[in-house]
Amino acid sequence: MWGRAAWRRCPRGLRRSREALLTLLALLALAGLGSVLRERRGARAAEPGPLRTPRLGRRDPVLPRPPVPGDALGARGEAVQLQLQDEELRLQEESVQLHQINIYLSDRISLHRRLPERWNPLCKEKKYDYDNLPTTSVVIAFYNEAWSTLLRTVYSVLETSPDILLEEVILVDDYSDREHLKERLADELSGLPKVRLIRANKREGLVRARLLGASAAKGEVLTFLDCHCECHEGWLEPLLQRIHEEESAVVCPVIDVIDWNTFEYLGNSGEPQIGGFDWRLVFTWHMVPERERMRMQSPIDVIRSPTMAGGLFAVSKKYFEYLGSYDAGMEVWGGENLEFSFRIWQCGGTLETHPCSHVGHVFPKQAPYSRNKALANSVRAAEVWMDEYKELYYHRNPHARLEPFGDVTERKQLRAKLQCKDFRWFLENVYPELHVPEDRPGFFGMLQNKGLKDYCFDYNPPSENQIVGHQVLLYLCHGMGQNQFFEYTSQKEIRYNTHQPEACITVEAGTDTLVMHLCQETAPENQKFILQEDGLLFHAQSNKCIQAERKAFSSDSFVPLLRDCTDSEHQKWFFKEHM
Ligand code: LR7
Ligand code: MN
Repeated sequence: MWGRAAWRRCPRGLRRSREALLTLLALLALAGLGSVLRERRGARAAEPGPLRTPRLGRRDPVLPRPPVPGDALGARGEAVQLQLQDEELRLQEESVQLHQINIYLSDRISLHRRLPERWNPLCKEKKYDYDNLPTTSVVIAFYNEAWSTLLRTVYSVLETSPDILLEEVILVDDYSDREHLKERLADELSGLPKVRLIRANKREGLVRARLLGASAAKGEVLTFLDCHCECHEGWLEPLLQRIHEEESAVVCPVIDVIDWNTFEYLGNSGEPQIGGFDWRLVFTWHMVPERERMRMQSPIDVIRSPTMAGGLFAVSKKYFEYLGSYDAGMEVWGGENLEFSFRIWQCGGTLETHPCSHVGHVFPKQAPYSRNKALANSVRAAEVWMDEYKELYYHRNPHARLEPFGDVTERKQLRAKLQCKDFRWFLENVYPELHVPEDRPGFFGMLQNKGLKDYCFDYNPPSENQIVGHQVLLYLCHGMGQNQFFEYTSQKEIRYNTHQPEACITVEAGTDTLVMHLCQETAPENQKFILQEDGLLFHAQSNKCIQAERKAFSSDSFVPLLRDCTDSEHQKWFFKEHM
């Protein structure tokens, strides 16, 4: 196989084979570069396979979009709220219960609806090299998906994808047990052009289900989608154009939100967000950093992203195989997105979001099926790709260390074979915005009180989007890391760095409580605490110590508060890694 460098240096056509390279060298010797390039195009046109299919006037979508009356429910992606009573209301609630999506409403919205324009107006001006773009197989794995969200995904692909570019749509049924997904689905799909249905004969999980689809795919590019998506006009061309330019680019569309309850298509034409992660290995969204904005030549240039959400992306089939496709040891859901992201970057590819490609995704109210395999999947990713940095993950999830994760020998061999870079390189070059904790021995973990023996610092923000602004409390120590994990840094901060963005314990002037605020580049005085040898946590700015106290008017809640320093055991604290 080709080395990493080969992917970066060779122009696309040359990767096809060594033979092609030799031919090119010979031709170079004979003629000037211009004629070589003409020659190459000619040679390409004569190649067997999909590239040779005549591609004239087939830029229209595979299926025309049937007219939908403007007053039909949600016909333009606007929010819908049905006024229901009694039995109907009960049915709606039942559908939410079952799918965690308002399927009662979805069933009443056209499968062919149009979407509001949510792309940058500049995208409309973009011209594509249709005759030379690679073809794609769209692969959609599904497990127990509702009828209307699944079918809307399929129609939306067929009604927005140029015929010339879409090889096929491969649906992979991951051993669903719902009646509507059996013969009825097969019948419905058999009436649609270019659509194939593959069935797993046991529950494979999304990784192996996608791999089943990928191995059957005939297109040059694999485009993965979740089974509850709607494609925005012009979504496909930018992905394929980019891979045509650079075969080692893995390209994601911008993911617009479809509301699980109203089916409103949200999203905006402004700057998309990029993917990151926190040290629990939870995927996070971020603003585009300034350094990346500097690199981009225009607002509709691709945006490099450290990680991807996981469900929606396009990749050259050959490059996907070269990279080792997916880790087939991953079950059900979770972890594969970060694993693949690390692998792409560390092994010489790039991961990008194209601002002109928009696809909507229904984010369910909550997970509709058990995701308890996610932990083992994340551990596999950490074990193979993160080197010594995996310890930072384990510190914040002590139970992950105990999770059986199977055998990763082959994945490590793959990493060696492809001569992939290490995780430090990834952090320094691809994701320099991520703060790397110091985790000095004895200065991270639970922050436990000596007087109130079983009580630890505990911070439980109401949601992942509202990390800062809330008070730090004390709860029974649980030893599970997460919301009881704190790190005492050499800058004397007490950092809550399981999440992104990172928060630091702060004393607001004139108050005696501890509140979380964003950490700063250099720690300000109100975020500095001196952890003394004797266990006192001294806040120099206010000249006070942190004391564990019963909360006013409460018999069994406790809080850390600032008090005059004494030698009470309730003012002594220590870090502990495990229970
Ligand atoms: O056992 C399973 N078998 C399957 O075939 C479990 C799931 N699936 C299918 C499922 O029907 C769906 O089509 O796999 C697809 C993804 O499952 P979802 O929709 O339940 O996942 P999600 O949207 O909640 O989660 C995101 O993270 C996952 C991590 O494993 C996957 O990478 C999902 O594809 C991914 N979704 C997206 O990236 C869409 C945007 C979400 C965000 C942020
Ligand atoms: Mn999904």
